[in-house]
Amino acid sequence: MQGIKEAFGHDIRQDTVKKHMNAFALMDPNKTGRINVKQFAKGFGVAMSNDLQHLFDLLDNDGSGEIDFREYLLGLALLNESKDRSGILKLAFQVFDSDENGQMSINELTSFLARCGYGDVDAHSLFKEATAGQQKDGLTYDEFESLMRKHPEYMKVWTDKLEKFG
Ligand SMILES: [Ca+2]
Ligand SMILES: [Ca+2]
Repeated sequence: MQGIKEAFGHDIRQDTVKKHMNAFALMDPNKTGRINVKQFAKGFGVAMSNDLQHLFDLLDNDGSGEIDFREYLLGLALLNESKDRSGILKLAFQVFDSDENGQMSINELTSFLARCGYGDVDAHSLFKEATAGQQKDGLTYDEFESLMRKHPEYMKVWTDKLEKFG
């Protein structure tokens, strides 16, 4: 718990990130910056299976068929700390804030929901709910967090799948 906070939280420690970058580099011998499902399985020492493919698809945030380092970091946190909801939320926010402006736009919220299996949910009305009707370009982390506390089902799909994965 503390280790993950240090690794992924605000006071991110350089040596821990480096350690993860090295682990990622080992799975990415051709240095493409992305790993495919076979490299992922090999890196974690697990056999290919439907469950593994589902997990991989879940982590493959943009559906590219490969995991980049940001997606990988989120995956690690989910695997290690699937019960640490606020840690997962913080990472989810970072990963889905794809333009890294510290706010989750409606488009980013839409892709977050889609990856959680809620592609049919109206992101606009959720967004309105989170901002209490204010005109805003994006949700802050605090707004995103309280929205997810009101709708825990959106995060549940991640933790449930990961629990099945073991
Ligand atoms: Ca990807
Ligand atoms: Ca953003």
